[in-house]
Amino acid sequence: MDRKIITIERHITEQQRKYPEATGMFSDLLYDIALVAKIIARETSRAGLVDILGLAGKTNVQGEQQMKLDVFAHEAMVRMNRHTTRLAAMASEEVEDIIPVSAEYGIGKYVLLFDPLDGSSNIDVDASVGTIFAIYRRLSMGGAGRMEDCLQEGRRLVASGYVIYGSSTMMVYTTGQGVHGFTLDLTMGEFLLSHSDIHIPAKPKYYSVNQGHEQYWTTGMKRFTRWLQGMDQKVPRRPLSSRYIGALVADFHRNLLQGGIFYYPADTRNPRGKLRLVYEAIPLAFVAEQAGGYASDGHRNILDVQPQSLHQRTPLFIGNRDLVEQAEEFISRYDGQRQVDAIVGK
Ligand code: FBP
Repeated sequence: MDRKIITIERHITEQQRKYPEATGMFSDLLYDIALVAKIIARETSRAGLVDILGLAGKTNVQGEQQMKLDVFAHEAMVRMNRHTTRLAAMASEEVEDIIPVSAEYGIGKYVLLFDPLDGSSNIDVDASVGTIFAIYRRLSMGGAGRMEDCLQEGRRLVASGYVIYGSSTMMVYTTGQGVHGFTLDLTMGEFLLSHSDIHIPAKPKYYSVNQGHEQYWTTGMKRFTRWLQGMDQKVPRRPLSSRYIGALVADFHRNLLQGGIFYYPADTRNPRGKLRLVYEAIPLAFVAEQAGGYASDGHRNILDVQPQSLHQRTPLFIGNRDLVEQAEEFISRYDGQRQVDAIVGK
């Protein structure tokens, strides 16, 4: 009974108090994202009822068929944030170029990068999907934001997080002051603090990978997976259980709360991996690191990678630090410099 009821708005305001120089602009931006999450949650929860399922009949910058809910989520994020005077620019998985904020709306000092609906292939089968976001301070001086503002190393993040639309809707974020989770109370329409100061459990339970792609994997990846399964004679370990939902946010969220590793390695079909660096890997890497975990591209910390382009792909290993470091170890031991060069794009 003595558990405090803390809304996300109050939590954001309390965090802001730690920065006497804060203007409130950043707090308001975080709160805007929580509002968009509620709007998207309403649509995902009734996706099977209204004509929001299925294809939108358009393709996005990745050449992928867009789902109606992708478009809805993207537009909700843009329409909510375009006119608030907090942003200089936005970038989305669904659009080729950056989305500049024009002067008529008033230009702010932050940039917002997002994957509006991660795991969209899960929509039609009512499995979990998510939204991923990253916030930086702009680098360019004045006027509408520019590409350079959106291509910053993860080390420069001001905040990042995600929303998972599953059995319940949860928003998880960090501003570098720990990782906090808020569950949406549909009766009140409020995100309430349900998971304060999340830390990834030291004893991992799960490994999450699409093992259907094994034939395209390097030797290092095949041996690393055997090791996770406790089948490596040379380096025995307790086998982990396999879980794969096929939505990065959902697989990451489970492993964040229960311990484990998610990985989408580079392979002979995708030598640079499948997932996107700027609005998928980097935002989750910041959350993982703040929760005591680690994220790597198989060779280096994802937060130290300088993005070269908005929709750049990267291999991703994320979760318990010791497991991710083992993946780096297997890649350097079995795949050698050629694979490392492939990862770093040499
Ligand atoms: P988008 O749905 O945002 O394009 O994300 C890509 C994604 O769906 C991830 O969420 C997921 O981890 C991965 O692709 C699944 O890929 P695959 O179907 O090859 O296992």
